Amino acid sequence: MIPVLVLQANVSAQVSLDDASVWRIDLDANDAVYDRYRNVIYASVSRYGSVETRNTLAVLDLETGTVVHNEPMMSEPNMLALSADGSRVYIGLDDDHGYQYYEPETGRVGEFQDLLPYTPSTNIVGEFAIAPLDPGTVVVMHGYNSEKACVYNSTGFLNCASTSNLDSVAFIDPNTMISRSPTSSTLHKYTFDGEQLQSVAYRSSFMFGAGTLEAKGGLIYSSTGQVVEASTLAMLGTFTSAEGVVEPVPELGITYYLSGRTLQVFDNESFLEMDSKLLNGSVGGVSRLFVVGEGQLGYTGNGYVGIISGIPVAALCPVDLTGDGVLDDFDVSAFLLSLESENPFADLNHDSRWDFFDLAAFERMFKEGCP
Ligand SMILES: [Ca+2]
Ligand SMILES: [Ca+2]
Ligand SMILES: [Ca+2]
Repeated sequence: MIPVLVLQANVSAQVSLDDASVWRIDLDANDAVYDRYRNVIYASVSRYGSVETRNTLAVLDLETGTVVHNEPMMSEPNMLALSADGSRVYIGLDDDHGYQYYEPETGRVGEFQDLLPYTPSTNIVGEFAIAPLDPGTVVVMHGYNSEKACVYNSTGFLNCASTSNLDSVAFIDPNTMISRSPTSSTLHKYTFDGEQLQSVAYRSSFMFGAGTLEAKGGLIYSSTGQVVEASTLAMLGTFTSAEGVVEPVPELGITYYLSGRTLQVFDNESFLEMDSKLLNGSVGGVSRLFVVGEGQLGYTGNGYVGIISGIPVAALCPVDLTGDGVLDDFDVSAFLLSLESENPFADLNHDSRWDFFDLAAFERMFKEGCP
């Protein structure tokens, strides 16, 4: 036991939040996500925002620290999600009971999609889970009413999974999704064939009060500190006294939690807290915590977007195209699809052609792995 404790003490000494600093931008934002390809943050601006920016998707350029674009949306943009290849931002529209998407590369806004067929007058997007290898297919957790996980693609509504009363949905890999039911504290696992979710396993009386789930590197993290192995649904452990919004950084073996003004960082092996810090300024109503490149996390609070700098966060690995902290065949598939669709970020040798030379460059980078 003693050598383990010594080792943990050493690790703790390396992970410190002493240098954490916060930059806050008032955007009247409901939600925000980071685009690692363009180094921008997309924020959904509430209808209560300023006359010029209300009901828009704001594009915040992190190079200049300014909003460079406001794309008009229908009413009350709220929940956001960005596809792994950076080609689509999905935007939940609460007053209009549906969603739209925005394509950063073309500036195109997709047709409005109603949350049918379930009582649209009370329905909103509770959460999006975009199919990891197909940005045109999205699972929408309907909030406030049926709380079902339903599949939509370019043709519109397809179907809903048989489970109901959900409070979070997330893809583990392109063929596997999980959800949670708060009333029975049940974790559900589904296979996904691109069109339909098939419930294949569940565990009940489990992950109490978990709230929003995050999936990274084959693990599921809850907002109350539990960590579950996705393949077996086995509980691996609980971060002691963790609470709030979560962001795992599996590359560094650590996980962050933000609640109120308190930022906590935990060791993924021992589940022990390594450090915590009371952040400057008011940090209220935090609804999402996310990686913003090396050394930075972003969050959304009451109407603003915050950037926490000077903390241990790994640079996003350029060949981890599914963004789950693991390099595997799915990243290769994601690259091949990006090459085929002439995604600007797949042109690795920057010659405006999408061909063998880019594939060779990708294979080289993939073999080198990530630091
Ligand atoms: Ca997060
Ligand atoms: Ca990956
Ligand atoms: Ca090329």
